[in-house]
Amino acid sequence: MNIAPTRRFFGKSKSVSIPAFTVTLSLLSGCLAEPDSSLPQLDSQQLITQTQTAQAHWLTSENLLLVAETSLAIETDIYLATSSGTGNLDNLVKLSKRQVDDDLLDNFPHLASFDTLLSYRVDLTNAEIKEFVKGPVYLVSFDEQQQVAFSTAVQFGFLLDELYTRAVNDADEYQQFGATHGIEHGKPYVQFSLWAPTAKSVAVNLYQQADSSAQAQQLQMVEDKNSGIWSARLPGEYHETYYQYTLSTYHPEAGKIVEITTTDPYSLSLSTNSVYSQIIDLNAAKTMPEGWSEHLVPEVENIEDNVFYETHIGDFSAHEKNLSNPAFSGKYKAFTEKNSDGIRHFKELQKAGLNNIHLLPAFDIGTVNEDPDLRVSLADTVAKLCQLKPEHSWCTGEAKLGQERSQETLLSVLQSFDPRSANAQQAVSEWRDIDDYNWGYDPFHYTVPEGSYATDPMGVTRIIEFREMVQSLHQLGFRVIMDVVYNHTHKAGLETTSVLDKIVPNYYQRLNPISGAIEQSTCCDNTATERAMMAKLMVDSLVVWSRDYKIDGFRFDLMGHQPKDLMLEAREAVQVVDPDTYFYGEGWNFGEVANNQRFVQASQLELAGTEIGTFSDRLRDAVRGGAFNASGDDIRKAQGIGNGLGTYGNELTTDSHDQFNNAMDQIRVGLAANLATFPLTNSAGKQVQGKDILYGDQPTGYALDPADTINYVSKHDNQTLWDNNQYRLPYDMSTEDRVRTQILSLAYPLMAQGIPFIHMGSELLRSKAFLRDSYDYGDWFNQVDFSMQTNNYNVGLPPAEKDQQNWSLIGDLLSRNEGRDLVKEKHIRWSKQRFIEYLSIRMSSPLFRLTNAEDIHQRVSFENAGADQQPGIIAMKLSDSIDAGTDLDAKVNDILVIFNNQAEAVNFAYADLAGWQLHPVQQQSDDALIKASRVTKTGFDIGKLTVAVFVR
Ligand SMILES: [Ca+2]
Ligand SMILES: [Ca+2]
Ligand SMILES: [Ca+2]
Ligand SMILES: [Ca+2]
Repeated sequence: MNIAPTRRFFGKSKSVSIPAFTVTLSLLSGCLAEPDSSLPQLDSQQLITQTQTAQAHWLTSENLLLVAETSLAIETDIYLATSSGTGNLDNLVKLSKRQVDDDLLDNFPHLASFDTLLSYRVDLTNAEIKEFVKGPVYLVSFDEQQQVAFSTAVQFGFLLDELYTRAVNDADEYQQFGATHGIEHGKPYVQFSLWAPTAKSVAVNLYQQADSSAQAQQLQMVEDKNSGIWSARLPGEYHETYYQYTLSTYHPEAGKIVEITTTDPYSLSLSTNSVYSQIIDLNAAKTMPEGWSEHLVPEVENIEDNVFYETHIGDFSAHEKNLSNPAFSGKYKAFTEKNSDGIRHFKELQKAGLNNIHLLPAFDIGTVNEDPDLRVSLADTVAKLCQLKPEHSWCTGEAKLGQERSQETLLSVLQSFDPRSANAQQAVSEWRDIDDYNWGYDPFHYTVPEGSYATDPMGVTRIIEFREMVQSLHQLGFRVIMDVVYNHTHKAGLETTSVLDKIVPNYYQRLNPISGAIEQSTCCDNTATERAMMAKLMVDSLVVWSRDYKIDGFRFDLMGHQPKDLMLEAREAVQVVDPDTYFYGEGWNFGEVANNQRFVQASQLELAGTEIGTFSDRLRDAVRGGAFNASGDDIRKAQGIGNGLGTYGNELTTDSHDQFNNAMDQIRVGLAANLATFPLTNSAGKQVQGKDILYGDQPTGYALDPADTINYVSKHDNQTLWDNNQYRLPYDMSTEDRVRTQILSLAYPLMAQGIPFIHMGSELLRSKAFLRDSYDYGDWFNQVDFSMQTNNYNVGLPPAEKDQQNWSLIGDLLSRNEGRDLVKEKHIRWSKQRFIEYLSIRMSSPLFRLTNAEDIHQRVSFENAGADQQPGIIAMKLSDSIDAGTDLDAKVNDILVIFNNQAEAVNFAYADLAGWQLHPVQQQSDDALIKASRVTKTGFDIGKLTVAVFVR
């Protein structure tokens, strides 16, 4: 989803026309001075449109830094060009050069490494600065002919932090942003508060109906110059009234002062498609389902007892056959069903120990039209598609389909296509911008439930139905986790779904230090969570989800793009509301924040020891085979331990002895919670620690506590585990063995120390027909069938935009596997049963869920490690014997988990054989191979592709 960066500090010529305006400049330096007739005239429009960079950084009231990648010499005087209030550059403030201050650079490390670093002193009062930043701010110098010799726009986001958040009681302490209810002298009122320090005026518009023809009542707001907060008080009772703000503000994308109407970034309720914010009291009874306030929330004793199950709200019920009401399909309401296939599946998993449902984004998103009349679902007809999207290839030109099959549903047409063809992907790709599907990593309003998942997107219904979903999941015995995305916004600038960047332009987004373009390393317009008010927005939003929606934990998208300090502060704030909240997320280290260049990141290595979890790619790649960016044969060559590396090669794989040994060691570290300090004998026979096993040029072990690590082999990103394995397994592998590899791979996170994370449907062999990235490819490719009739494999070639380079490999697989990759209900049931067994085993003993590093050092060890390993066997021992310390599990003294990654039965040679027996759960198994696992005179017999657990 990479998008070319947009330029920021000068007009997009297509949308802006600015009258030429030439002024005589007055010179200011600290105080108003006489206009200096020796200075040139500055043409505002010309300067703004011609300036190509924003490489000046006004960091504190006194300090401005000019940076450049190459040498930049400015010999003449340099001026801040600002506006006296007209929006034109009619003031010049001369700056004086100064020594670069190292302390300042310590606070802004991303600026320290530039080749050119020129430091200037600004001599203005804070009151003057606050006025200046309400207009354009540029840095200019002139040549001898009085022509502009150099100009650059000035970035001043951090300066706003200094001006408005550093006092003990200013903007970042404020607790009443948005529309809040209050009572004064016995009389009710609604207060509106918006932080908009660069705005010249702000008004709130009130509407009785969310309708474009509605007349607005307008209320002017007043700025508190100390905090930059604009507020207005509306006497009387107002509930569910809609509102918007209108700001008059200089917007760099317009290059002039413009009137902007927007929703409230602190919205708690919205109209359909978020056109209007809505006044709401989340404590009012009519926003709550029955029993909401007093319902019980399931608890876990230790963080390490959590098991997460990753669920997309739409995927959960889009294909459900047993809904009490078809209108609940794909909605929050589907989680309140009593007897649907999905709910019965959830109940079975809960009984086995699953305790958390993790929801993909459920806050208001910008990509799905909330008006059902303006979008298509698979249940809609071809006629509706052709009405909404006449240019769709089913509807245009020679296409007869649109006419002949106009009354058929999209689903039935897709089902009629040859699954080896490219027809389905083409149709889905063409309607994806108007369908009812997106993962939702496109935040529009951070603190309101998404409207398209509600049966009515207008106003309060989405709040009630979201709460019903949470309440039902709690009653089923689950905690509820939300996937949150504070690292970027759906859009910025003057786009429809931009909010923050309309209100304080360039403050909430993270800008490139030279070009001033919004950084987009996350996919979209990155936010600057290192700034006080963006950080506050995130913390305030999390508190609402925790307090008012009873959310039990949060998964942070691209958490590494946020400061570690902020994550700790946010967790502290949420734990005041809910002490056992757990935070975890993506701790990847990349982009404009990489290697702590702007702040210490909330990344994998930096979070060690915090008990904020990061997804571990170490165990994942060792099991799956990595190469997630590869295509074609390069995917097939990249086997992992879970699909044949070093044990059963395919026709493309070659000798991989070293890679195999390293992957086996990575898995052992992964099973030991990925601890940096975990002692083990590596496959070269050396005594090392987890951090010494390499993952590329990084340490494998990076955690210091088991709660630092999330273990997984599949999630929404990349191919499903099933598809990943089919890419890599030998053609002649039987269907049964293919199913065994799936469950063997899933057993790794389930048997590991640290916290397991399961992608919904991976226990049901879920396929997306090899689609690498299904974020916007609808219910056709994202189908999960809890009735277990299909795993959604072979439903057509995956979308060309994502996978065309893999089509020929997929064609080869589908031919040469000769149907061995096609599963039936009995295979899906088998897989589900095994999953339930491994999950039950994990939850049967605290030895699988150790809570600290010392216990893991003490109790977890690996047999069959070192230089002379019996091939393909990982044998993990968990000890509860006297020398391990406290007796954690009264039922057992030792547990031995033996993973046989080979496609043949083995006898694992073992000396200390007294007292072992197969785990009681596996003794009850209906799988003959598992039940045949046994202790022999020389060791343990383990069936092919099987994980056997012994206890004594
Ligand atoms: Ca403050
Ligand atoms: Ca929305
Ligand atoms: Ca879509
Ligand atoms: Ca712990």
